[in-house]
Amino acid sequence: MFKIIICLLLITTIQASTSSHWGFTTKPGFTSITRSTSYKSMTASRSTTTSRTTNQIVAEGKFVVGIKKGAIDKLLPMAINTWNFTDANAMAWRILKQSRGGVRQTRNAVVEGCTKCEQLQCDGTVGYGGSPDEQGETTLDAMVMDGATMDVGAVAGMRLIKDAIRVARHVLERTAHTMLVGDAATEFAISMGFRSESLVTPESKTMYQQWKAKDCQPNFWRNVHPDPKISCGPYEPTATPLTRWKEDRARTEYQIGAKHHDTIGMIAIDVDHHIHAGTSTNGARHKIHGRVGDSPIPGAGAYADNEVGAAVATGDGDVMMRFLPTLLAVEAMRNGKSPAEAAEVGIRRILKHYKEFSGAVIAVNRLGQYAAACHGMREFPFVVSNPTQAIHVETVKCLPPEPSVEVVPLTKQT
Ligand code: SD4
Repeated sequence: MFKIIICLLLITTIQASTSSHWGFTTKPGFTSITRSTSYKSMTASRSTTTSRTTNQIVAEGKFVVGIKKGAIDKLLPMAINTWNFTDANAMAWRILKQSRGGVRQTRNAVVEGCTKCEQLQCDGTVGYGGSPDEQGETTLDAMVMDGATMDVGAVAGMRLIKDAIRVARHVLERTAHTMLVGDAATEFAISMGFRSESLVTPESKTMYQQWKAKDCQPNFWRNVHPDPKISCGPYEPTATPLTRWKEDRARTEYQIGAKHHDTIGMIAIDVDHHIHAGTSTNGARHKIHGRVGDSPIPGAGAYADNEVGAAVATGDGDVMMRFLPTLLAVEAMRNGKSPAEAAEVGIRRILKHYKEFSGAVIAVNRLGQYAAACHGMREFPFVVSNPTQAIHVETVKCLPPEPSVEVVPLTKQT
């Protein structure tokens, strides 16, 4: 009898300590919020996952995680964005704090946060006057996605209009389309009241002239002549007979990192878990005229779903858009992965095929827990604001370079 009482006491103690430490119960139909220690950016999520169970969260997936209402309040509202674009984050944060709740508030935060970067020409890779293309012109890509309705507005390769993400918002709110491109996007913007003006600046003009003077190096051409590795265009397809065709798959080194920051990708979530995600970029420097990157493509540059969370990406868009890494990240969270694991899913899928790839993915679940993963740089900074930290720059170390696999050619069996 005495032994039985001791056993019962022990079981009760273990249960109590487990629930206070982890605070979760499992149930089909809900997303798990798992704990990760491999990323500095998981600090916030650690503090919530150790809370006691009270509140049910999220939608599809495998588990429900109980988190104190108070703990959630510390994570939402939140605004997070790529790179150390702090002014953009401050703008979004100011808007989010103005009033509690409301779908339009997160939309305003993302659109005006990214607009701030366009106006400041963040690192020369957002907004006018950056990344001149092969004709010396700056063209803009931008997108905004509403995680409640799954509506998207985007513009791609848009010329002569500075306010890319605001125009994208007009596409979302005033049309039934998802994306407008090129000169037609410009015409649409003008019809919506935006001013048309040159996006060329003295700096972008100099950049363009210097590139021309260096025989247009680097550029994005291959399998053309004259040899694009030593000459400017115009180019023609190489006229190699099919039997002697040897495809050149070399990629132009994509400049990204400390001195070549890229796209702003931003996510805003309010206290009612309304989510918007958005991007704005002038793309890749010396891109071929007409090139569009990943940023305006839903699932590539950004994705949001109120049921789960959101993700944004930055990096070599020509490669990234082949894998829809932000959709992959959101779907990974839907299936129970933590934000850290989900961000890594997006990056690793690309690495399977492009070992030199450089880029980053930020993933946030609907509770405001966040993480980032990156490759091809030493580290990747991003900015977060939530009730516990405003305009806080964090840095995540990137995944180590993939070991190059020695390919042993198949030989005839002897
Ligand atoms: C693009 N992804 O157009 C954009 C550029 C950028 O981070 O993010 N770079 O390829």
